[in-house]
Amino acid sequence: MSALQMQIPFQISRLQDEYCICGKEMILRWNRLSRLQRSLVYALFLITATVLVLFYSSKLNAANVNKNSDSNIVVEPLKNVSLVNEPVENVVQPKKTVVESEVNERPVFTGPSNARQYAVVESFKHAWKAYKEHAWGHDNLKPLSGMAFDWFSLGLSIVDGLDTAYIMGLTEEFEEGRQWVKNELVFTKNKDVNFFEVTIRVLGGLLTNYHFTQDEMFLNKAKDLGDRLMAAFSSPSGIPYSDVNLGTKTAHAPEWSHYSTTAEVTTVQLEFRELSRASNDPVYEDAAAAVSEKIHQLPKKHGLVPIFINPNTGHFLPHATITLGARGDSYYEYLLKQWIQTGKTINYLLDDYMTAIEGVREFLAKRSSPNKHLFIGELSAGSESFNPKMDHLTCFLPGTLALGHANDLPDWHMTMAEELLYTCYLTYAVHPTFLAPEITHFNLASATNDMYTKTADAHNLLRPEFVESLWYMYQITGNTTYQDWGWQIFQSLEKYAKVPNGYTSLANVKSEKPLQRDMMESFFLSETLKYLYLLFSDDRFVIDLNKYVINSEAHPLPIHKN
Ligand code: DMJ
Repeated sequence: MSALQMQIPFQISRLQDEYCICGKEMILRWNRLSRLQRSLVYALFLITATVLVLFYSSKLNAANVNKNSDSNIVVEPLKNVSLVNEPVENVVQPKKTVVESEVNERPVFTGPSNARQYAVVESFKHAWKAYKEHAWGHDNLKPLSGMAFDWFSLGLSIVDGLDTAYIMGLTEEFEEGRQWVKNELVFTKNKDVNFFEVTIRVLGGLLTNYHFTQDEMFLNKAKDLGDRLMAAFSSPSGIPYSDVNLGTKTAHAPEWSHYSTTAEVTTVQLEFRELSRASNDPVYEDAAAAVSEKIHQLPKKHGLVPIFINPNTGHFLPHATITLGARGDSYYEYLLKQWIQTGKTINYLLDDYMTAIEGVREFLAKRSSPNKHLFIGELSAGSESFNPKMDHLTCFLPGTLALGHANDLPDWHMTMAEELLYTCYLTYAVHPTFLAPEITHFNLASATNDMYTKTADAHNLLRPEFVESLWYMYQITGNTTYQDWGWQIFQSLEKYAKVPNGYTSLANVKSEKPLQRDMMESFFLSETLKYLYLLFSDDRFVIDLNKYVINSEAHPLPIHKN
């Protein structure tokens, strides 16, 4: 054993002795302390321990909070505020943050979940079955005579109504429609069609069905149609001609005029952009976006546009009517929606929209007498004098204004939306049928009625604009009164428009026994029933406005990042 090895046990025992002595010494010292001194030591120990415990538990919580904010945002449920006993302007406006997202996951549609939704699905099935029996493959059904009606000969009711069937979970109807599109829908006929109508109804419908199902067949049809529709942009100015011959791929102005309609040439951009994004070919988007850019450059009346534009010169028809109704409406709608579709990255679209809505407030929004209901009138052709008439078509505006507000546009846009929506509601409520006419006239000075309907304007084509706006307002505010208003309208449609073979347009909403018009437009399947179904959903975000922009024919398209 070395000297060093011999030293180790000795050193250990010395250390032990020292610790022992030290421990004994400490106990002796502790015993010598007074009771007060010992209490102080105890207190100090307790305080130190508490501080340490608190410090470590707060660190643990912070770590958990960070983890939650990454993946699991808890959204407070929104309060349901009823409008029934309150003035419309007092409704609380809960704001939902708008998330810009490239949509990868697609919505799952699980079918109706309550009695009102089941009722709307039954209506769709009734209309579809009658169309299938009497007009399958033709554009529209004439539900009284049981005949078919062709406008473009593109099976409009199938292509337009197909995504409604999909959203309602009607697999059988969807599949038979899909088979027709796959096997029968061709664009080779030597026939003129309206560029805008075919874009919003057929191209829009095909793109939505492609997005929902990822079935390449829909995209291939959309590309074929898009290539043919491109002929419309062949004018000297690039402003589209109104008519396209899909078979010959040629385009021209309508027979009755050199002009195109402003709302028509500015309501194709969502669809052409989505076609480019889905097919990875920028050619469609470029042509359509150039139209918006060109119109952005033109002089306007505080953002408001005349309803006709010349595709040869690229200029508006001077002193044409200014309206948010027929031929003007969706110019304003697509400014906002294009801005949203492109992830809010194209500033001039927002600028033009904001200026236009200010122009609407300044020149077109007036109050009726005696009850001061807000309505949107027109500036007449030629004189530009104010005409207190409002098309049913204008009732799209409350929904668009609410959509803008949900995307952080000013509060007065929402106030205008609520007031205007109420006026639209009244255009239904004042008639014995509880259905609105095509056009309503307002009194600016009257002691009796705020609004009246001329017999020539008293027809109802089963249009969607009012229930469309109800759906936007319901999704954005959560206020179930909008559902109740929609239910009233739905019941009126059931009572007056439902016939053994589908649903029919009406000749006069002022009569308790209205004459029927023998036409079921494809937008009844595409828009009116779709919006009613979505409006009655318990989950108001089934089609989430943070992820989808809805085209002018109610076909949802995904929002992109740019
Ligand atoms: C639909 O075809 C579209 O909504 C279009 O933009 C305007 N009119 C009809 C429905 O009323």
